[in-house]
Amino acid sequence: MTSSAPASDPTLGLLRVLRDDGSSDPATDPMLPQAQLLRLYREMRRVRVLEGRMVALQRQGRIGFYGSCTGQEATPIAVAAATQPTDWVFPALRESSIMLYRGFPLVRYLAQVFGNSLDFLKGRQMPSHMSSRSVHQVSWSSCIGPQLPQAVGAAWAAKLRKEPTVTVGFMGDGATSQPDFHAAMNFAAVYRVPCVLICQNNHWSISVPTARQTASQTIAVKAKAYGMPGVRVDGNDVLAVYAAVSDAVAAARAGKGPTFIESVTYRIGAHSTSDDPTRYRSEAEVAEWAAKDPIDRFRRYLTRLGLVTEQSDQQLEAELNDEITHAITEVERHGPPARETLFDDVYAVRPWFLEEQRAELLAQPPAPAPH
Ligand SMILES: Cc1ncc(C[n+]2csc(CCOP(=O)(O)OP(=O)(O)O)c2C)c(N)n1
Repeated sequence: MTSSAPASDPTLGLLRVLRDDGSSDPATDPMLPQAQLLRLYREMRRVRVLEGRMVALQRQGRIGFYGSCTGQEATPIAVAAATQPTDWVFPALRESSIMLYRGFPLVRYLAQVFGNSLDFLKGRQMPSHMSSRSVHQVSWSSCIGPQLPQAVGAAWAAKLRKEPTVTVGFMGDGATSQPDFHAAMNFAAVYRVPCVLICQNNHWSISVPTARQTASQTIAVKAKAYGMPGVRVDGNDVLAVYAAVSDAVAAARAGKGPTFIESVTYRIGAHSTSDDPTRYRSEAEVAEWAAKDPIDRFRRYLTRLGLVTEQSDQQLEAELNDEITHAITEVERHGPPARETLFDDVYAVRPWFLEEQRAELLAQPPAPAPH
């Protein structure tokens, strides 16, 4: 990430807005209003604080699992800002925060992690697999890749129905080795669907580095083979991601078909709470990327504009911690989903044999509460 000027081939260059000294490149700056800049900053900070707390809760045994996006906050938050709330999002593991940006209640969001009775998904999904129709975000399936043909299929449906909806499908760099990636890219381009496919290249697929994933010069360049535009963007630069995604969304909505975006970033934390990255990557590599932290870079820019001060920043952190503490306290007041909810949502009309099993279950005394 040395040059701020996009190369003439957007799949090989690196689109940047924020410069290392905290200024912006006037040639690429989307010139967002101050209120929106501050919103982007707040939302990125909220994700960072929230996920730090979640990892701590997992270590304390209060939740079972968490997959954080530390170091990658710029992409989901920029996408949330650059799309309409009615555009459908098909996330991978690290983009659930788009739901929060779109107004999904924090308490319900955290309830999914606890899988308790406040969880709209009734505790049936693994933690960090949030979704809600109310904010147009589907769940990812944990298998790597299937959300991509789903995103393309939903975009095709929107096109056939002449709806103005755009869909956004996310993947990690590892997902580009999956057959579903190729099926999605090919179909999207052939049918010119209103879809934006975004690869967060965070350099690792658990312990497999990107160099072992692809022999292509970049990930973005793959777009060319399928016949669609590709853009390689600095994924630690929230304004650059915003600019690239806004253009792609506008093109999709105008009937110009899909775009493939590679967002170059780094996973600072572990793959998930089940992972120990010290076993496969060096501290020096992590330190090098920590120096390019997307929140620090954006803060330098906002400080230069006079929109953030040390004092306002401390106040923001305190506010976010308070908001999250209140939400965790509220969620932890609730127990597991009622056991009979097991039988809900399976059939439109519950068949006799499930009625029988449900009655049998309810005739038993409830299981003792876990310690
Ligand atoms: C089909 C399939 N193969 C393997 C796995 C195991 N697995 C879970 S996450 C992951 C790595 C995903 O890497 P990437 O797509 O780069 O996304 P990242 O986690 O880095 O964001 C793998 C291999 C899986 N869940 N599904």
